[in-house]
Amino acid sequence: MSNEILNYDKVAEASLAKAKRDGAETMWDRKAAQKTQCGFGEAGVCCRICAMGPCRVSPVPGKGAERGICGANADTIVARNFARMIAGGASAHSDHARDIVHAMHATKAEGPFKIRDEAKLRRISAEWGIEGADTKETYALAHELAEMALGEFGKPFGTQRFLKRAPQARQDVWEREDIAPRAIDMEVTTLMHSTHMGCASDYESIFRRGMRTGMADGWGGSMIGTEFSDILYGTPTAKASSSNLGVIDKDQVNILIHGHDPNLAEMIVLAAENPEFIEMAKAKGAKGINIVGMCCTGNEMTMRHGIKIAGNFYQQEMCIITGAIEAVVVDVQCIFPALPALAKKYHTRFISTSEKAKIAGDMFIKFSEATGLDNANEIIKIAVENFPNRDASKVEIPDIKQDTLVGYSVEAIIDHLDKVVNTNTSDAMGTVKPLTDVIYAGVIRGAAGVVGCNNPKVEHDYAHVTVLKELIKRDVICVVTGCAAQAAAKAGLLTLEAKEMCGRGLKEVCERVNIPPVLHMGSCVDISRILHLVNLCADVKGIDPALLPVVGIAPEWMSEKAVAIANYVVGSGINTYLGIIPQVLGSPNFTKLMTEDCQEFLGAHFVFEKDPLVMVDKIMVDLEDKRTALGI
Ligand code: XCC
Ligand code: SF4
Repeated sequence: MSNEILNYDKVAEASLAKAKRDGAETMWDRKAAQKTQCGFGEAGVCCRICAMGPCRVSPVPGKGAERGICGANADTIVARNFARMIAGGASAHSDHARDIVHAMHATKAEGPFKIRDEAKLRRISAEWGIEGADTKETYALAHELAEMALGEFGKPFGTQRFLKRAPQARQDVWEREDIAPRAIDMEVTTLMHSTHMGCASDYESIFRRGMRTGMADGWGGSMIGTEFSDILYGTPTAKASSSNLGVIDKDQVNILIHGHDPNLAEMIVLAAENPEFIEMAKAKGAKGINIVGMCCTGNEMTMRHGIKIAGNFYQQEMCIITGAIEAVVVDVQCIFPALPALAKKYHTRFISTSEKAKIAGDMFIKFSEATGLDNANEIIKIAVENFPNRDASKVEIPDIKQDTLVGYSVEAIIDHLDKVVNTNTSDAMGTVKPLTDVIYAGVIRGAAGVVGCNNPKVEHDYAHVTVLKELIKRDVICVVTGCAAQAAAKAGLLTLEAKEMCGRGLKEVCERVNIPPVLHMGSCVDISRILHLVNLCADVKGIDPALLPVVGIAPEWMSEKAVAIANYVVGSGINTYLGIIPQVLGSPNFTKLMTEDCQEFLGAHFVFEKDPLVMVDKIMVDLEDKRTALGI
């Protein structure tokens, strides 16, 4: 369990020492048991998509088998494996979005699922061309819009409706290159078909089809997920929260919500406010009920309710190891199957709730739109009743927490910008123009979206925090989502005081607009907020977003969803820097296509760079080149 990767994080050190004392297994023990990871898999050249295989071809040309039994070479095998990761990621985000849309279809005025941002409901309805968007009865309109959204998943003709948010120049690229995504399910299905045994072998064609499926995620599933969640649960506004394991309170019933879909988490938060449960908790000897969040569920709930963030992806086991969690409640994605067994080492109950992600080992309570609040009530009751089972001798909560600001939706950012628009000028309110202006003026050199997971291949949070600190020092404003956002929160970068770590220009902007230099924009589906923001900025100048000094960065990514994201970000014209090298190096052709050649037809490319400091150097050259090309 001793691992130099963890040296960066003192919380982790203490937590893993405790795990050892408690005889609890963690990801580090399992990583050690994996010994050296498979070199063929790492290079992407292992194929097992038909039963003649598995076939593995040589990752080094000229050495060993060059083709699988069917004749597929490294280019084909790498491209297919990569494409199937995109399909997996796009389906995860999009199926999450579908559940949100179903919840919207089930809304009624008396709740618990109801419309909380009616203005946004009407805005999106108008954007999608619904007649009477401003006059129709709220719930009739919500149901109509929800049905229309369900069509985005399976409609037989046409492309995604949100694509129209991009400037015409970018839409033209999509049209020309045939990567404007059609129905979401169609893109995923077609890609699975294309990569079936004996189908596409042309690696460039597979790359392009993969790109279109990624685009169906970003401009389809993820954007629907974000916008419809806002309509249902409210558009986030800037607010204070707190982060790291220290937010777990030893005197309260602690419930950890973990996963992605806000439907479940919203009901839990609503149920926990019930005074009956608080009384019940007090009767059991607790001071109250403390809901803490993790991963993207944590982001969704902190953005809308200020719920405290217990940690990011790699801390999911550490939360349980504190010995102070009464229940872990999960829905879908990024949940270690190891958690129920770990929970059993303590008094913690592990409750899975989604039939799509039934996790074996403890309890399953099926969550549905019809019974959502009842399910949440049952879960809270289980947690409260479990409080007396806590073993005080096993409780050890690291005394580390960090205040943080969260909730910067596009609307919240515009709101902040509006406050500095000089009313004497002709500048319009309600736009991102002031942001574009400071970028063009060179006060800030550019913008970066830093997103993604943790990965035990690198020091946890180190790459996230290093990249962010170095960028703000160089006057690059940053927006964050997902587990990167939580890394930033824990490092104190999401505070007004963080302006002291910035270059002069960015510091001035932070002071004037009263924002942190790193803005928390939400969960991973909320990368669609970043897309929207960048496209609004490009729109101000009437240019293709590919020309803006803007980059996407995933320093520590691990999931298929991250692969889908990287694709749609590149497809949207934004160079994307990956700190973990994707499993493609076994095909030099495919690697070159990703890192160089696609620049020509997409106006953006991928950059692989493991060293965060070198990455920042490359990013600065990239941003300055863009500035020079724009003549700014
Ligand atoms: Fe999961 Fe979304 Fe990655 Fe974190 S950042 S580990 S995907 S929770 Ni999305
Ligand atoms: Fe082997 Fe071809 Fe089957 Fe892949 S598809 S497992 S390369 S025979």
